[in-house]
Amino acid sequence: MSKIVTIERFIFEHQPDYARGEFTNLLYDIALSAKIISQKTNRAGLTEILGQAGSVNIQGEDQQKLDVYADEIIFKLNDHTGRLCVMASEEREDIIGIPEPYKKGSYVLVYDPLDGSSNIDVNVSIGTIFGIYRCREYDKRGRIEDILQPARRLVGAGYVLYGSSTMLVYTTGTGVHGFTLNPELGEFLLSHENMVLPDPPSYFSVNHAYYSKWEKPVQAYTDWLQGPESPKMSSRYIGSLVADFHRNLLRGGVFYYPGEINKPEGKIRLLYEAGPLALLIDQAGGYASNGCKPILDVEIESLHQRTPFFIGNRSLVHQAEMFFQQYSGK
Ligand code: P6P
Repeated sequence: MSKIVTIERFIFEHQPDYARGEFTNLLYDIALSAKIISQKTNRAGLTEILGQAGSVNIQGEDQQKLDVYADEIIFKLNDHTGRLCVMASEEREDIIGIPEPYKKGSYVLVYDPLDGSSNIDVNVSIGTIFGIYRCREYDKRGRIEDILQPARRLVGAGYVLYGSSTMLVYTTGTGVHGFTLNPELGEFLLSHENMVLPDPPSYFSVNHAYYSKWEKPVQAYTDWLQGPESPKMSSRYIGSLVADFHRNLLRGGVFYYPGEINKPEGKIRLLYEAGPLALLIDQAGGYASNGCKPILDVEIESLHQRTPFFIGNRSLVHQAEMFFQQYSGK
């Protein structure tokens, strides 16, 4: 019988020595949040949790009840543990301080509690994305400066995919590892150790409906992907970032959500979507860019800052950068 490795055992056995305490337990807390959210997500069609919460989030998007629930779960499982100095969520306008009675810790958690939530009501896979930084100044309680750090400073990143099965995929800088939830046991079990981006790639993933709104380099790149000079690939687009990313991580490919002529910043958020995924793909042998520079090095100037986003096999993302260079100044 093959070895059964729970996420708790794997985290403990693979953490650098400095991380035996707070950091290791922080990852446990995230795994617990994922189990609870998964339990609700898998029953969304059966309970009152479906549909909109009647509120609107900072993005001006209708908040789905499950969005709000997932955000609350992650907050409540982390606000009192003494492991964090500050948090930030896609669902909340400002940084989330650690309430006074609780001890502050030395890590920062940024998260998108339920990305792709517009897909909830049509039963399409959705996901949680998270990133972990160290606080910049330990002796000060969490401030915006602790949050606005480039993704290259992340010490951990990952996502949870609530699909046909619930998977948690994370990195702490020593490879990318995937765990599948066994709902009977309530345990995440190691299922994908050391995930490496396959090459040649199988898919390119973009919403073609926006082709006419794209700048010339993006149109040229999209034409190239479908032409004879690029690797032979299929087009797949789920419209749920974590699901599209996960498929490409397993099969190889490129996902991109570019800017538009009238909306050059694009849609994907830098802090809690593009940044953590950029660390993951880097650790899996791929690359993420905004079209001109590595996502890992893009300065984060505001919590909900958006960025054009190209992520996947290094050769495919570099090709996108080459089209931007070719058209620059034209
Ligand atoms: P579009 C979900 O709202 C999301 O932020 C990502 O999960 C997804 O990749 C993207 O938007 C889909 O956007 O404009 O193609 O529907």
